[in-house]
Amino acid sequence: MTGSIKPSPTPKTKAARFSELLTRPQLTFLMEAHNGMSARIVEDAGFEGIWASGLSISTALGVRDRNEASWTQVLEVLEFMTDTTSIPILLDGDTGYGDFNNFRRLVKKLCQRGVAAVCIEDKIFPKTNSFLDGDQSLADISEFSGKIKAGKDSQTDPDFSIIARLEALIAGRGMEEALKRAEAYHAAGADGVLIHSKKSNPDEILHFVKEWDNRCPVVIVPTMYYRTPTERFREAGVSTIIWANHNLRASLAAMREVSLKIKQEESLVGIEGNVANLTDVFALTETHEVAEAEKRYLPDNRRRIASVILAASRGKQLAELTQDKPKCMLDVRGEPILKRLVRSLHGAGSDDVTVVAGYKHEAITLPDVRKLVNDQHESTGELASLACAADRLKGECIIAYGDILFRDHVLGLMLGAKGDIVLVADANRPDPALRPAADLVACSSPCTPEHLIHDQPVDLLDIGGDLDWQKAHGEWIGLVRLSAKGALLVKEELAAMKERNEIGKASMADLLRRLAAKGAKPQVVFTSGHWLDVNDAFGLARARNFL
Ligand code: SPV
Ligand code: MG
Repeated sequence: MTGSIKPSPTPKTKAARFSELLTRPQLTFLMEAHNGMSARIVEDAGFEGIWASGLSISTALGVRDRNEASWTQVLEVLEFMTDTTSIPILLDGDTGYGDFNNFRRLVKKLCQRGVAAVCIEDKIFPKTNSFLDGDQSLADISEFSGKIKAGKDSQTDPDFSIIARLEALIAGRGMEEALKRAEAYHAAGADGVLIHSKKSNPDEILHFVKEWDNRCPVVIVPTMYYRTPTERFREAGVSTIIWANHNLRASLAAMREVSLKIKQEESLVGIEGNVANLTDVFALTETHEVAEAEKRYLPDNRRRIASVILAASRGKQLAELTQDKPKCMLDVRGEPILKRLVRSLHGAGSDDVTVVAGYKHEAITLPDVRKLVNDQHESTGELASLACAADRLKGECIIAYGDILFRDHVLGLMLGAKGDIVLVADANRPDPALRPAADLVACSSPCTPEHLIHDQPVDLLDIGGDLDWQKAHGEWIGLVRLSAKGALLVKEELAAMKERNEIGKASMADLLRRLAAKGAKPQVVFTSGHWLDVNDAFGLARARNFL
């Protein structure tokens, strides 16, 4: 025998599946749903089909089962229901929302939206719920038959079903009328008939089923005769049972109970164990799927920048002001310097901020930062602190001194510049007679107005406090940005220095000088002012004026 590949069967439409449920010999159960979530719950419970109840949809919308909701509003609800489910839905289409013409349009829309079937009842628009005492007048037989025919002629899915609901027993018009109408509607093309009763016993239903003798499938709604064992309907040859409104009624009872209890107890403690938990809620709407889809469809454009702030020193020149805290925690206009610095970093997209503390590290109590401590801060320098945070230097990162203040655009300037190692320098070197610069920079070119206007970087040739003031081109402000490659270069240099025991009291300038000497080409972008550092009481006073 030669192997042959069977073509995989085309998946059945919901309409085709409903048609099978309606016509098969076994009994089918349809469970009521009235929105996307209740429909999903019905499917999860194992039902093979859904009854989109007019009473329930109306009530859930807060209106009466009297065509107060427009048919397009019902259609919108149905769209949510078809979206959340894979099983067929039979819509309770009331009287078809108008004449044959309105019904034609409804059928077309239902086919477009994947609703498997519709049931229409032979009453007058606006319909009244069958269990109410209001007007239950019946439609003219031939007019209703024409409506069914119009619907069948308009369905764009050949398997779509139209169920004709007989209200003769509800209207008190008797069995003969019910059977006569069933015959007419069947002849007009109805795929099944729904025989409705408001009696609490099933006698007239069973009588109808017997007389009808399965000329087409029979659907029943045992809301009032619910005590009758299901087996009797199975034996009688009923096709489909609709449990018509019980999810809506269950939810009303549950919501009322929960609301009352919370109102009375002014607490959630009494109900928490009795309501669906949030994990359940999120699972029902498959919320996790969005996160997975994001990975497939969303470009990961977020720039992740880690920051390391060196904040281990006391600031001895500040004397008693730093008796109980490091200088980075000095208050400037109501906030510690460090807090402002962290806020600027966050604002520039660096959420991952590490502070290397030392002197009075316990005084650093900022939220949203990671704190590491350089225990040897009294006998070591800046590089020893940086080495404590070496494993934070991965990907793009910023290293900042903890005692500086700057306008936010200075960070933008640095983050926007190309280069694996980018420093910001102030083109205005301080007058050494007034304030000695901590770190002067010598560059491949002095800062010109062009450099300032176009944020053009220049190469760093040398850096340090010992540079000749005349030959220097600016003062490093204590901010450096590293690309992922720059971070690797810095880590390698730190590791090499550590191995040779050269970290000791070495400074950031020592590191940058080495990197420049090795050809790593650190870049310098210039600012003209817009920053300051706090080294002494004058610095603190300037900081207060700066803000
Ligand atoms: C509905 O569920 O809206 C129905 C069934 O039409 S019944 O309320 O029993 O008439
Ligand atoms: Mg109804």
